[in-house]
Amino acid sequence: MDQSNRYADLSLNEEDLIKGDKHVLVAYHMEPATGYGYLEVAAHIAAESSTGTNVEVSTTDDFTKGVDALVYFIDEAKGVMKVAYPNDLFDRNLTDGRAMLVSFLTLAIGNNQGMGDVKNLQMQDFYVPWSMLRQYDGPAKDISDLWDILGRPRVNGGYIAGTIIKPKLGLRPEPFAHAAYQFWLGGDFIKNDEPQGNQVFCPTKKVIPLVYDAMKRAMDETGQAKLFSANITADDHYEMLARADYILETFGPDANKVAFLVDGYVGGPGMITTARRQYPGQYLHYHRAGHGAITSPSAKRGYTAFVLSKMSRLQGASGIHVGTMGYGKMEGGKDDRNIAYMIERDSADGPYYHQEWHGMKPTTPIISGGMNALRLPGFFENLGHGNVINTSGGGSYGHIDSPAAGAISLRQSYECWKSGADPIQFAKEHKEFARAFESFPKDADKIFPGWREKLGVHK
Ligand code: CAP
Ligand code: MG
Repeated sequence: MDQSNRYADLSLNEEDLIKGDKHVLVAYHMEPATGYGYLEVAAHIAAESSTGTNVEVSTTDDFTKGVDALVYFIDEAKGVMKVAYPNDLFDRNLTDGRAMLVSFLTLAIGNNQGMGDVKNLQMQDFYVPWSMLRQYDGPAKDISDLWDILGRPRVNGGYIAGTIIKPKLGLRPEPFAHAAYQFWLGGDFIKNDEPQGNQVFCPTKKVIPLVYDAMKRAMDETGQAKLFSANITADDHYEMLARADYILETFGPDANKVAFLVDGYVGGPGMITTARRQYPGQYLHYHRAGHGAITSPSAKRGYTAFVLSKMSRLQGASGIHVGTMGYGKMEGGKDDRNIAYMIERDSADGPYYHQEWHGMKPTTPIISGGMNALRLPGFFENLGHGNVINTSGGGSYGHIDSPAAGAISLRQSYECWKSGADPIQFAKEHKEFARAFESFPKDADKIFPGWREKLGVHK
């Protein structure tokens, strides 16, 4: 049934919709199934994503039609459609009247993902009007709070050298804590790897006290504050609270040095909001493991990594993994820097919409995935700054001298880029950075051809 007479109005003007402050706008890439018209399917998507279904229903009244989602733009040749969703469609909390992200997902990426007349549908961008933006929690803590703890300026406090305890799983409490201690002798920030929690071979109540002890010893020995991002991901809300409460109690006077890690893609908005609202005093670290299922460039459904990151700021993520923009091991490219700009700036352009954040705290770009001291300079040059958290697991624990040397090499890499020095010249005066060349020779050969002769390395 062609519903475009009700669910499409191509005369609507995007600027007017933005000025009106009454609609969330969404841009999709859409391909109709064979035998269906483009506008017909776009209208059906708007219907199923708001007030309709595949047939007219007798219970519809004039008020209902007033909250219809409307297709206001299509470009069939480019496969682009845009929908205006009335703010009033979205569910509000009974407790405080504020917005919830799950409602945006249920409508804008809900049943429209499995309709028989749609071949592909993937959200590329969305615009949030101020009247809705202020209904979302946004971040409680941001990178300036971490710079403060690290004794740096709250503005442009610079690169946070981090790692992930590796191997991903399989360490018992003592070797786990020792791995943390070794990195903290040179680095700032350690995270649990995304699946590390309360495994039977590494119980939380055994490993967390040892990690805190390792942190204290490293802080005593280096005279520097250290940070730990503890995974509190769990199906059950109360299990999350139990983990978080235990960790904060264990870290006691140093609880401010604990961030909470939540696997937000697999866990969903509820888990992120549990952490955001129950522990507003902690930096909320959003790990996106699993997102590739729908954000991979090969995916044609769901939403993009850009959309995931923008949604995370609304939810209150203090930081989210944004990929390595082609410099690491995961999928991505240089233009992914726009993901970082959208979540860290107060005003930024997405692929289809400009967004003003009206002072909502920024979400830190967290850079992880196959990174090491050799890959970082190119990354910083592409992004244009180093105000990020970088977690290099292999890049630290794979350094041939020690995890501490790996950590120091990461920091040296930032100093090298920031100073504009030539990396080979810089390596001649910085041992740990130089030894990163020998630690990751394949990267060295690719990024710095001729490095062996220049650095006098002959094996
Ligand atoms: C990186 C990592 C990260 C992924 C996340 C891993 O380890 O800990 O979880 O890279 O990817 O488990 O692979 P390495 P993203 O530093 O040893 O590669 O940040 O793109 O979500
Ligand atoms: Mg990981």
